[in-house]
This record gives sequence, C-alpha cells and structure tokens, in this order.
Amino acid sequence: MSEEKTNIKNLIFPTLGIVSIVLGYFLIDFNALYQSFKGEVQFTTQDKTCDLHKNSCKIMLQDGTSFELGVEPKTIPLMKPLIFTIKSNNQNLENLHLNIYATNMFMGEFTLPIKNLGNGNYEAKGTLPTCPIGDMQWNAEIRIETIDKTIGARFQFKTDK
Ligand SMILES: [Cu+2]
Repeated sequence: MSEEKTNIKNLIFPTLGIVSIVLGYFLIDFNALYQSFKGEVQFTTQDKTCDLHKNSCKIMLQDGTSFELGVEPKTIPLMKPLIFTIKSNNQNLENLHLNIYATNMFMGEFTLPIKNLGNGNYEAKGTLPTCPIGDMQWNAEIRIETIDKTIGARFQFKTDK
C-alpha cells in the first residue's frame, strides 16, 4: 500500500511539472511579447490624410531616409496579387522587407522581400488573405537598421471584404 502511494507521488510531481510547462507555453501572451519586441523599433507613421487607395504616401525617417509607397491596384483587393512600389532617396538599401499585418484582428504577418530595382526604385509583391469580418486595417512596415537603433516606416491602409 505505502509502496503504491510512493509510486503515485513519483508520478504526480513530474506530471504536474510537465502540465504547468505546457500550460505556461500556451498562456504566455505571444502577441504582447511580439509587440514589446516591435516596440524597440522607432516607427514613423504615415500622415493620416494620405490615402493609399488614392495615391502613394511618403514617410521621412529620422535619419533622412525617405520611403514613398504605392499599391497596385489601388482598390487593394484581398486574395489578388498586389504590387507595392517603393521609392527611396537611398538607392543602396538591401535586404529590406515589407511586413504587413492587420491591427484589428490577428490575420498573421506577411513578410514580403523588397527587391531593389535600381535608381531608388524598389518593389514587393504579395497577396493578402481573405477575411470573414471585413474592414481590416493594416500596417505595412519597412525597417532599417542604423548604427545604434532600428527605425522604420509604418504605412496604413484599409481593405473591404
Ligand atoms: Cu480579418
């Protein structure tokens, strides 16, 4: 009898340990962690009056780098190929990415490689997923590393269904 109790004890404590590790893994707020990680980037957000459905929008970063983003087609449809054209006053940027994610719903994050086409012209291509709710608000971000920090341009747009 007492031997059996010991066996149960030996079983219960490791099991509890494993269960709490597994629960902990799922209960950690990954979104908050992710956002705090993002918080280390100093973003400059696009002027609210600029509408990517109408024209391209320009952002000037603290270090003097400018990005002008345009989306084709301007209707910004979901589930259709989009071309993001980017102009910069710096012709020599490499390994840039356009990070796109919805801010009013978790729809995943899409990391589109930005191609340097030369003469300050850049381009990224991608497709945004369909959404059962609609009226998604998106951030499209470009980050660049400077000597002491990471800064970034944050473009914003909305999509219908
Ligand atoms: Cu959505």
